[in-house]
Amino acid sequence: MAKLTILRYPDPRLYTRAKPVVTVNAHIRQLIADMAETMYAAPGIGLAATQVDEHIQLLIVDTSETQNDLHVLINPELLVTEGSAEHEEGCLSVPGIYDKVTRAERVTVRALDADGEPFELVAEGLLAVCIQHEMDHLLGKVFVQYLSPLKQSRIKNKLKKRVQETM
Ligand code: K2U
Ligand code: ZN
Repeated sequence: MAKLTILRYPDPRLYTRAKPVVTVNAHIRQLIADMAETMYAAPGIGLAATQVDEHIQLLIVDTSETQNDLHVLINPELLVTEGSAEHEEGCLSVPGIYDKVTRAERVTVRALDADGEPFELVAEGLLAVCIQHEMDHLLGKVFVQYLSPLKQSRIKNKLKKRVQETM
């Protein structure tokens, strides 16, 4: 297993649209294991392959308290979205920034699991938020893009200043 480097906003690679996974093989399963190690160590409750510079349609989420309920979604499709709810979001690619985003309250998602088998999942609450957040990553979208242009500009400047301070 290996901890992977997480791309930091506004890295342009975060805006890449992920391609479908054609074959769920040992290489994909190794990437899933490395992503899980990276996510749990961050710590985070979700991670998209885009964030580790792998531009394929793969995301993982685990919203359990005990970090032992990993969901792997390959080539995820939103089948049903219901309701609307606002939630405070963060992102491992935008460290230290949290803000409210409105998303569907409940989603039904179809995807392939780590064995390449299709399944459907009905999610609500934090799991629904996280799945939608990660699916945005696969579309090349970061949650700060839902915020006002002024907020986005301030976040970019804050993060650029933080990088300069570490040099
Ligand atoms: O995409 C990521 O970087 C994973 C996010 C998942 C997340 C998105 C939206 C709302 C909650 C979680 C990271 O886990 S951010 C860290 C975090 C963890 C729990 C709650 C809020 C933020
Ligand atoms: Zn994120």
